[in-house]
Amino acid sequence: MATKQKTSVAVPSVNCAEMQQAIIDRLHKGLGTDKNKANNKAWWNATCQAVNELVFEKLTQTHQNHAEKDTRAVNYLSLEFLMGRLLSNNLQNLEVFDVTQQALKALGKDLYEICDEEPDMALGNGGLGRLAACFIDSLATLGYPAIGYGIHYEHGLFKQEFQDGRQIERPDTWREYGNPWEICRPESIQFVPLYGYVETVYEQGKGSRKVWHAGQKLKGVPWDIPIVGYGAKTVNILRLWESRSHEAFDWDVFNAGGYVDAQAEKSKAETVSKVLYPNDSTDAGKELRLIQQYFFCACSVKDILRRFKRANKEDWSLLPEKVAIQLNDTHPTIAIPELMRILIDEEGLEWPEAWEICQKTFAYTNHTLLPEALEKWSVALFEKVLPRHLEIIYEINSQFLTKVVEKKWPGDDAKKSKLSVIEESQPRMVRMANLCVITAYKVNGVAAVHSELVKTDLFPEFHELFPTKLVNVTNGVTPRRWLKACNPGLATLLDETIGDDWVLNLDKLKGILPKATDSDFQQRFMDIKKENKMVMAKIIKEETDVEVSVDAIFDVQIKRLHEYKRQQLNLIHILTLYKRLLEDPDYDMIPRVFLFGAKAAPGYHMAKEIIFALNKIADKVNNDVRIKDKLKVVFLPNYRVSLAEKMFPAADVSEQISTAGLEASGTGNMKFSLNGALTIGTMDGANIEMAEEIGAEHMFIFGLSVEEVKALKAEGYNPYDYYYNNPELKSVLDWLDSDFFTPSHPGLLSDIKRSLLDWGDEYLCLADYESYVNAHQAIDTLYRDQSAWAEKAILNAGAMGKFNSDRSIEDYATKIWNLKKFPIT
Ligand code: 7GP
Repeated sequence: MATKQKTSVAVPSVNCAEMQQAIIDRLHKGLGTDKNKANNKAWWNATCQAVNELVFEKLTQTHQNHAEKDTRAVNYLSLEFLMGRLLSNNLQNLEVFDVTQQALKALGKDLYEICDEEPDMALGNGGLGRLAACFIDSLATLGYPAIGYGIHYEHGLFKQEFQDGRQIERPDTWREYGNPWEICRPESIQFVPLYGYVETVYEQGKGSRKVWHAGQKLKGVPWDIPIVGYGAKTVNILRLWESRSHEAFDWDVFNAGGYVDAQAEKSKAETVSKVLYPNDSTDAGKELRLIQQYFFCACSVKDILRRFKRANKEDWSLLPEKVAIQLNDTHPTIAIPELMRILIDEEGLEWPEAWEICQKTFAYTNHTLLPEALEKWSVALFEKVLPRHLEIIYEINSQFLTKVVEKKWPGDDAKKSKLSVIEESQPRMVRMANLCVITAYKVNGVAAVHSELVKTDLFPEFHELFPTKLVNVTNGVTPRRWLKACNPGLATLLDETIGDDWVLNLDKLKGILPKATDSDFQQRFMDIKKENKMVMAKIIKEETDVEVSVDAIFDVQIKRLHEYKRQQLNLIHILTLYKRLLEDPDYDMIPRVFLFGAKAAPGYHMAKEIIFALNKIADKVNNDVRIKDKLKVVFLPNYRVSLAEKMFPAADVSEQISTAGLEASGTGNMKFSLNGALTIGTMDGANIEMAEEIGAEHMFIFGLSVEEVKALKAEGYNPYDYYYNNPELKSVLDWLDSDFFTPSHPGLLSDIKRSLLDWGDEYLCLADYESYVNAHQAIDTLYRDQSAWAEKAILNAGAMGKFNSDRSIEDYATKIWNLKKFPIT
């Protein structure tokens, strides 16, 4: 396809006729079909291929430039990349969305329908995975040399269905029929050893060296996904590893009739990249999960070193200058002993030199304070799967305890046992977070309050030992996907009001603040919201057959289902309103639609019970004529990025109601505000910084603060105190024991009540209930004054400049990576 330069940015650009021709060509020459026969899937595929013609040129150019100049690059290692769909995003970033829309229109096709054909790349669970996706968008947009490394899962996060209100998990088949975005790179295959034993080989005059005799080998096949920066100057890659058997298919065994045996080795090897782990809180699959982690880290480290060696021969001291490796949570920690192993066992470096290189190369991001999410692997498992790595970990640990801890706290065994990488429990465990903190040159939390808690509560001794190591980088979201692409109405209004460069400089949003009281602007802002709500209402009808009015307040909670995120608090508030309406059919409230989207980890009982309860309550509420449509509850199945893109722009109210101190940051909170929703939230995670930017008076802040939570827990929290002191709360909780929501099956929802009373209400829902109900009352009151509501919504969106992943990446680049931009011209 012909490309021509735009004046402002070096974007490969096409006109409508050229785009039409390219799509038709791809239908004919790429897919062997034509415009009369092609279904929408084929049109989607052909459009993606046409886009690739624009992308690949830039990809090669970026790659050549980085290789020639041997630029320092960041390698972002993450077990999750929750990419969602790429077509509309790539069209936006190439700035050819409108042209493609016209081209398809001329061919009788609707671009939005074509985009809807794309399966989501759901290679992640939630916040951590979506953050990785936003970050690689920003890295490319800002022109930083960067590679994302992850796993090419055959099945991403499960597809969620409901059967009689209960979550059913079905396999996700995102690439069953291929994926036009990915390029297989057989020339960069890597081999990964596993199992076996370690031999100490003595060599005359040289001392001893270790040789790991592996019991099995996997083959890692890389698939590259081009990551197009906005303006398309830089196209980086996301490299995802697929596991295959090292041995070719055993022809002889097959021929001799061993049809199943011949496949066994192959399918065992392929299991490693088969599924994304939606849950690792159970024993089953622990070995597989550890192997997944090692598999992708080993492939990635080898790939990084191959590139380094090509440019720098074997001057290993240069490695930390050329390479930064960011560990996205502890999942890729095994990359640390792997780099040590390669440098020492394969490259012949001495321990001190190798250790210094490692310490200057790795940085680690912590995403959670929840103790159950801090990874530990049993020593026995390590010994079996990665015997050489265990030796290396022991050595790192021993040097740390004797040289660092002993020096600071001589003779203090309690300190040693707390900080040790090895937990002397039954069975003995390897603490991955400790290994990360000991090694990494920087450790960051993801919002100010979280990073403080990392210092004071999670790793206080490490903070004493390494006072400059622990830092903060507040999360952000990419405005390309989470505003420009998902909310074209609002994006256009912004273009007209403040110019179109807000996409690259989100601080420009401030420009709408003076318009917050302008009634014309308010009207346009609210009209756009209404249109987005209409789109959502249609989806709700199609997906759940529930009719909702766009005049109601759309009150939305979308995020993974977890008790600390407190969907159950939202639930008891809904019951409160429902009860009020039943007791007084004229109860004065603005109609409310409560929308939920959430997946529960398959093994997480309470999370699944909460989904079930919400669905049962929804059935009852939505069909109760007595309440005259004042209340609707909708739990949309299969929450995913592409659905989120419809829900954020349609929300009036954003539910960010975690127990203070437990949500590390949140990023959905940012997406809602950016799209003009008002937040009801606790002083937790990034909500706190949002309140600083927006002004807490323009949000609905409620509940206990971090300090108050700590104090209440310290004095001994008793949920019954709240239950007996608040008759409305008591009656709502007692309702859950009846068969009102589950006719002729009383008690089916009782576990929710039990968890909030008998089991101690770990997440303090009852303590925050009253203040939550009052905050909701304030929402109702404000919504009655549409102008006042619009003013606050505009003040919210206008204050979101900080929560932009470009800013987060600039923070990483300066505070952690020491990375320079390398714009491709
Ligand atoms: C999430 C945090 O829960 C969320 O608060 C944060 O915004 C997000 O990471 C990005 O930093 N954590 C995860 O998704 C997760 O899987 C377990 O954490 C390690």
